[in-house]
Amino acid sequence: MWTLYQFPLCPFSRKVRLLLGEKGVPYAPVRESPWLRRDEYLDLNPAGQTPVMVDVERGGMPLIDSGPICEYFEETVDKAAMINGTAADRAEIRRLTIWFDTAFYRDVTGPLLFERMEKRLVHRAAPDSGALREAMKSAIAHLDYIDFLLDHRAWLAGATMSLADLAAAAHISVADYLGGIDWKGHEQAKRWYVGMKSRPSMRPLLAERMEVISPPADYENLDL
Ligand SMILES: N[C@@H](CCC(=O)N[C@@H](CS)C(=O)NCC(=O)O)C(=O)O
Repeated sequence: MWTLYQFPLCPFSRKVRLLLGEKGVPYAPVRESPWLRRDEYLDLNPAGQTPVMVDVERGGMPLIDSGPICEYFEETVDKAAMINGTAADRAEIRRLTIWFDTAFYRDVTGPLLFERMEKRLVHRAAPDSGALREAMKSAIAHLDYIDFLLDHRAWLAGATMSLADLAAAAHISVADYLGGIDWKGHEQAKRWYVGMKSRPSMRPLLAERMEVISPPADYENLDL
């Protein structure tokens, strides 16, 4: 059985968990707080980041970084292909997955996690309200882009659900938990997210809580 090193608000671990859920791959989540920089964890992943996956029955060589982890399961589990279609379709899926993991993380999820989680748990400091405002403003621009994509497509990267939808839902769910998402004026994006929220792969993630930090009241609700 696979072990997944992660913490509840890690968007990269959430993307992996959504993929594993869609594909029906069993795994045991193990809590890792990367900010503690544990020696044993650094031995496993020199970058010290989550997620990492290990299966001792398969020799124990760790899978490191959400991108390679998702590619590994996409290549080894046929069920629910998430990087599918023509070469051009697959390029678009990968582009948007990288978009959410880099641009959305840089502008929205990363700053919210730093201000609302890391400052509280690690630095015992108050969040910077200017940085929070900036992250929420960026979230609006990203939701505009999601609306634009959905004007042309059924799912974010094309006609079928893909890894790009899982990456986007992973990041948005973390930003939403941290109070950074305002759906006003984003009907398309909201409808898409409610659809993602109702998937069985998403329900266990939404039920989890991070210590000390509570999500807004409608975080798990299907009618936003
Ligand atoms: N490219 C990596 C990024 C992983 C990442 O940034 N994880 C964060 C937690 S959400 C982390 O471990 N941060 C601690 C650090 O960078 O030292 C991936 O996709 O897995």
